[in-house]
Amino acid sequence: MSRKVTDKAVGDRPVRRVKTIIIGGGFSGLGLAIRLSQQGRNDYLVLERGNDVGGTWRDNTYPGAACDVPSHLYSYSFALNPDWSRSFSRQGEIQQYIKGVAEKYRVLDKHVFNCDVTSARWNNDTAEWEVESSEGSFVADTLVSAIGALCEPALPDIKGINDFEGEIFHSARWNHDADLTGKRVAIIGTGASSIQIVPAIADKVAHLDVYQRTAPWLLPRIDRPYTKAEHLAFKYVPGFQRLSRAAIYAARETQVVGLAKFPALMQAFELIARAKLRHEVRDPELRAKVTPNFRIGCKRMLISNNYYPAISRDNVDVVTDGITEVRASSIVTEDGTEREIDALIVATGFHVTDSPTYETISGRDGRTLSEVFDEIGQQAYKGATIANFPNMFFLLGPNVGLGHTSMVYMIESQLNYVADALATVDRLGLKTVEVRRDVQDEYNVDLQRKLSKSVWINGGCASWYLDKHGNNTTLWPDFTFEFRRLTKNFDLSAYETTKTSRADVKVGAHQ
Ligand code: N01
Repeated sequence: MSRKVTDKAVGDRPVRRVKTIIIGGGFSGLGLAIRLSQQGRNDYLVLERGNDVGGTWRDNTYPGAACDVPSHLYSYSFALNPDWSRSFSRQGEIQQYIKGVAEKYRVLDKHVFNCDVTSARWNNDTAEWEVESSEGSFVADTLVSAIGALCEPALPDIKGINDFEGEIFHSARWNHDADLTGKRVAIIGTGASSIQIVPAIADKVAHLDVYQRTAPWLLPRIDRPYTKAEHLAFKYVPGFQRLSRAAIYAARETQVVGLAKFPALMQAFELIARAKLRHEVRDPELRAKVTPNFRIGCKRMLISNNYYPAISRDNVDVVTDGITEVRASSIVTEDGTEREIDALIVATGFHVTDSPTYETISGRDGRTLSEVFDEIGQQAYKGATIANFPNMFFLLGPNVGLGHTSMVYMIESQLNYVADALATVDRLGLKTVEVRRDVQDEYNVDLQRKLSKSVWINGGCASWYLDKHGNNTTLWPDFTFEFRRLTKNFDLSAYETTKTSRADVKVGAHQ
């Protein structure tokens, strides 16, 4: 549903004018919409390219899709759900939860759905963001990118893949019309998505080839349905659900010590993972193939109880020879073997550090985000602001990602920061705020110094956490409560500002 705000003319074109535009209606964009509504800042719109809220949870409908963070933690702190059916919820239940929250907080009519943003350009003269989209033009004082890191599927650049004649689709764009029953299927990739898909389809297909480039580490998935007594307790015993949430949070946060500070400690997890591998993969040849060759945690640690049993089935093969070519109905590997298939699932992840959306946003000097990142790497200040992009905020921007706990916790930290920033701008009558480049640089030097000790840098793997400069520009390198502390209030002294006044006086950095 779209909502028309004030019409205004830029050139001959009618545009919708609004104070704040949020791009993306996933967990983060929806969270900000709710926060702004609660603050009475109702002059905003969420531009969402899909037909519903939910973002990655709306898009990833592949068989077996489920969260690997317990739901009592992987939910908004202001909208706890006592009815989660099990410890690790499945995609459908999470999507229902997100929709339910959007309805409860009455923000759906602030969303413009099926609205694909094609460009966002800062206009220095008017000090406004000019946004073009499939649903028309918009102008706003403030732009918030809530696009998220896992939204643009990355397709592998393999010779002949575009000429494949059978069913072919990415894990995040699952084709539910394609019936895989009794078919010869191949899946490329063995990341978090693939290890959920493989067990979900292995017993339906005639044959499944799993193309593995790097063997992942797997830990047990301690998942079970909640009992009736637990549901009653979550609902009626004061504090019980908050306590469970706090216990999950604390347990997960201990992993930071090994992941970010003392990677040698991760060997304890490796012992568990190796024991699991020995127990669940009885065939020594297969076990050798799927034994990882890097320190656990360097790539996201995966949890599954049914992946190893699935790849041990007679109708499943793990192929470790590199793919040289995809033909009309087959895949050819480096050793010259050609394997016939009817369908190909591409579970090769997302454009994270090189998102195509970066090409559509241009800042004060006209350069796009991708041009700026090309030069300095994907970096921001507190994951929220970037020099050269005035009045623009990011949710889930650079270096706020996590592998060990709930992203919703990080999102809510960012909501505190951005909401306080917008309130500060209004209170002081500021026309523009732009993070100081020296502050941003210093922040990133400190981040990279911390990250240099982490398993993500020292664990001996290549991962999507690293950008093309070899820097980890995706993960937060400390306890998440440290990030919460850092983002509690908007720190105006880190910003260049101009004031709204007839003279438009530049007031410079506030101390
Ligand atoms: O993607 P990935 P994903 N030829 O990038 C391989 C989140 N998530 O969609 O390891 C051959 O992890 C690649 O190989 P390698 C979570 O944050 C969360 O699985 O690069 N192979 C890898 O095996 C996760 O981290 C949940 O050598 C190629 C795979 O494809 C993120 O989403 C569930 C290749 C890609 O793995 C992404 O997960 C699912 C090529 N050209 C996902 N290119 C939760 O439960 C790539 N690969 C919350």
